[in-house]
Amino acid sequence: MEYIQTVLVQIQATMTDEASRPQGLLAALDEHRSFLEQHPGFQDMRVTRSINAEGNVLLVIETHWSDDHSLVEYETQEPNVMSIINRHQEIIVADSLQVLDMESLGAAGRPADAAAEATERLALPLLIPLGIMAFSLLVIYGLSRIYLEVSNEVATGLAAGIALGILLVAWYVASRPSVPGWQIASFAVLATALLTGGAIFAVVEDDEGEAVEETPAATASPADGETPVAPPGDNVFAVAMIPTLAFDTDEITLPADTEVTVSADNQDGAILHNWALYTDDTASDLIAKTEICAAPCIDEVTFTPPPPGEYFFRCDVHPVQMVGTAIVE
Ligand SMILES: [Cu+2]
Repeated sequence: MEYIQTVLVQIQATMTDEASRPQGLLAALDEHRSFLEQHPGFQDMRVTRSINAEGNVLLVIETHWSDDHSLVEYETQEPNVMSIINRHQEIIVADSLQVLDMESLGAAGRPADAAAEATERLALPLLIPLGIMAFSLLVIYGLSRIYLEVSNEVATGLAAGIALGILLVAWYVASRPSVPGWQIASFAVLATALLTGGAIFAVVEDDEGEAVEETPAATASPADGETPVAPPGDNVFAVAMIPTLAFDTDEITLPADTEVTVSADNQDGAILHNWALYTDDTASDLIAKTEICAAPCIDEVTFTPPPPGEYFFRCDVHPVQMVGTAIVE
């Protein structure tokens, strides 16, 4: 059970500045708080004032006590809130002082408080970082799926648009002293919806794309932007590794005496492959090879083919299943 002394008093409209000055009533009350902290049974002190711009100001001073005995003892000894107010009589509205001794409604008020406090102390510190993490993952996954699905030009435009959007929202939020919660929530919901929708669309598109691309042409599929891929030209030759454990062609023709680039596009699930050119099928003399990497990945190798003739290529990881002939002419 908690006992509360509630003191209500009015300060004259013309005296509010006087109350706030360094030696004034409010400063005295503030000082009184540190005195009370030494007092047995004392729990808390709250000073509130009415927010009217004009007229007398109502001041409410609450002191909270753990038992009625402490409260009574406090009221009968000086200094206490009443004695402090009496010392500042000149700024008080005559007969405005009221003192109420009250007790809190323990059973009715407490449990709800305790539950709310538990939410605030336990749930929020967990939920906020988890929420931020989930949102970050959604941003990373959603955006990467979307960027991979659209063409390079569209991806650039989209990225610029998103960056501009983030700037605009940040500018909007920063330029206002306070932004209502529902507006922030709307931004978050909108961003989440767009990202989720975009990612689902990209995944669905991608699956359809893969289903159609049973016999992929020499076009490089949009994979990791990390590997620099040579622009298609006269001296760039493409091979692809396709499901399952196969090259898309068993023959490749290269020009002699000209530097060429062979771009190996691994589209075979998540399987490791490379493209390696040897003088013959004993694979003892290597001419050129791409790095082994797990699909989806593209790696390329630039070299000058040997003199005209028939040579042997294979995947070094699957030298039995994945072989072919390179014709240099
Ligand atoms: Cu292989």
